[in-house]
Amino acid sequence: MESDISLRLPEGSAVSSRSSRVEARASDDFAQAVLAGLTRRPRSIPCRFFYDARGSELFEEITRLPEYYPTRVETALLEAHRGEIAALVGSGCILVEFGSGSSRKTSLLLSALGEVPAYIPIDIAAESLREAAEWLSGQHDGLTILPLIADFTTTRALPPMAQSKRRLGFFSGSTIGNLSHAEAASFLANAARLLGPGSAFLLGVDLKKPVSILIPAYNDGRGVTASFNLNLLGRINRELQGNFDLSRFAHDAVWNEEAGRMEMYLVSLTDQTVRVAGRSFAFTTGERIHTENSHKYTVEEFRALARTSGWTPAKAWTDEGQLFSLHLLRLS
Ligand code: AVI
Repeated sequence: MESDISLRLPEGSAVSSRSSRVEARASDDFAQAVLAGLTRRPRSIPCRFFYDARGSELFEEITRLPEYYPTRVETALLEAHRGEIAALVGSGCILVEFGSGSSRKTSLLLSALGEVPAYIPIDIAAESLREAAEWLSGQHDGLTILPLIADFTTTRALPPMAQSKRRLGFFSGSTIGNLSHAEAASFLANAARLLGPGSAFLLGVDLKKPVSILIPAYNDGRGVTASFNLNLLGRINRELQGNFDLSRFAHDAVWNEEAGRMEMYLVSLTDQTVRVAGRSFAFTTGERIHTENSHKYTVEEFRALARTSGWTPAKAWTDEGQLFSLHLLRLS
């Protein structure tokens, strides 16, 4: 954890002053992950590196695509059930968000919850944290926001003022699907330690569904998801002195039935050699770089995973089309 930061955000805030140290570490992490990922077979680069400034813009665009149902359906579920969620959670909870997420969803939840002593968003990306916190403080007058620059999968402690209150965790967008089952279980167990006994946890989880819906969601007609995937190579060019020719790679998205997940790849369209950070990497035609897994769960599969991490499933909501689920978990 980078330590807690109290907010009245703008210029020169603790968020921006701390961010350069965090950014330097992040850039080392990116270089190491890319060089290791291009060396191993099969080649892979972790999906957390999608989200530079351009990647975050492209992801925002994805969330507005007709084919990409998760954001739309999750928001509708929150709108439809926020009263019931608030009643089940009770008032006076501190809201802890894992990832700075979509401010619109957070805002919906905050309005429904009523009295929230503090909102604590946790994210490694200082700039996203700052933007989201600024927007939310404009929407929710007087809300105390305590952003935490940290890796939310491993955060060990909350700011002292959060310790005396009950806590509600929020992890939206099915980002949990981007973790392996083992990583998801360990994230949930860590969140249980962080939020503590008596807490609740609200998560958005994408459901298993026909491939005819999943494939277009990850390979849309306008090619926005393709640009999002290819931007990873653009980011390597910009930040790691790479010379990837983006027109010589193609985006691919496939459903892996056995693993229950969508997988994204960048496929080499020719035999080619690419240089990154002074090293050469040879690709044969058709050779792939695995860039993302997006696991899908039935309601029961996710409940079982939550139980193994110490949580008790309280309620789950799904839409009529059975596209997406919201889970409320409790910790006794
Ligand atoms: C952020 N995450 C939950 C998205 C997903 O659906 O796995 C990322 C994404 N990848 C392609 N489209 C969206």
